[in-house]
Amino acid sequence: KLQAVLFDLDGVITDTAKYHFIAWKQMAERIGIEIDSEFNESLKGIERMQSLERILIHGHQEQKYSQAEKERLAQEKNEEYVALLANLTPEDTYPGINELLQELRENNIPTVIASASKNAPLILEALQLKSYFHGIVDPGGIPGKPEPDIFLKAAEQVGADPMCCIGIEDSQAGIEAIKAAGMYAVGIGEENILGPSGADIVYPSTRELALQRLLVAAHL
Ligand code: B16
Ligand code: MG
Repeated sequence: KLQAVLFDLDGVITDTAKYHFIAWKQMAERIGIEIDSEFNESLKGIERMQSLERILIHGHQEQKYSQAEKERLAQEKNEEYVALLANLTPEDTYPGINELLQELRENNIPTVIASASKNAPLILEALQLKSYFHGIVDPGGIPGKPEPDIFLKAAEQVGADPMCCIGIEDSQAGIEAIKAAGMYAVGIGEENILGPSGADIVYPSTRELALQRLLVAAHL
């Protein structure tokens, strides 16, 4: 029986994945590194400093900066990103998400945010969705995706057995994390990107998310 639904945030609840991309792209351009949307797939779900490391390796600049300079670069990206978040309103919640959250609430199924983002509380506040969630995992101090820790913590917060949880993700790293946690993985995006990472089912959009459909797919 389904015990909890664990939601990724960026790219599942709302389209903030696009703002991450814009902010990283601008920061990277300032230091002479080009990033395209294909490379960006490898950044999705990845924690801030790790994302920066990947960008520096991509641009063959991994030896160029001191730790302090890297922190400065990551901070600049975050300032840019947070500025873009100022535009967020409840209308930016992806289609189908409100309905699914409503259904889960009516059926007393706990929901937790399993995001790598330190900005998660700010975003949920802007979308006015905070009250729908039983918890938000603090990603600080635990291994990031694709390690299973964020999803395991999410299940633990509501006392759910990982085998009876569904995780919803838009990133390759996130799908891997859900599977490593022993959960049923729902991908939002392209089958040819998320399928190879281990998604049990992939929907092209959050519009397809409905409780009954998830229960049947996951055999829960
Ligand atoms: P922040 P998710 C992830 O969120 C994003 O996909 C990833 O692009 C970002 O670098 C990471 O959060 C950290 O975010 O810089 O805001 O702490 O997809 O796990 O909800
Ligand atoms: Mg995501």
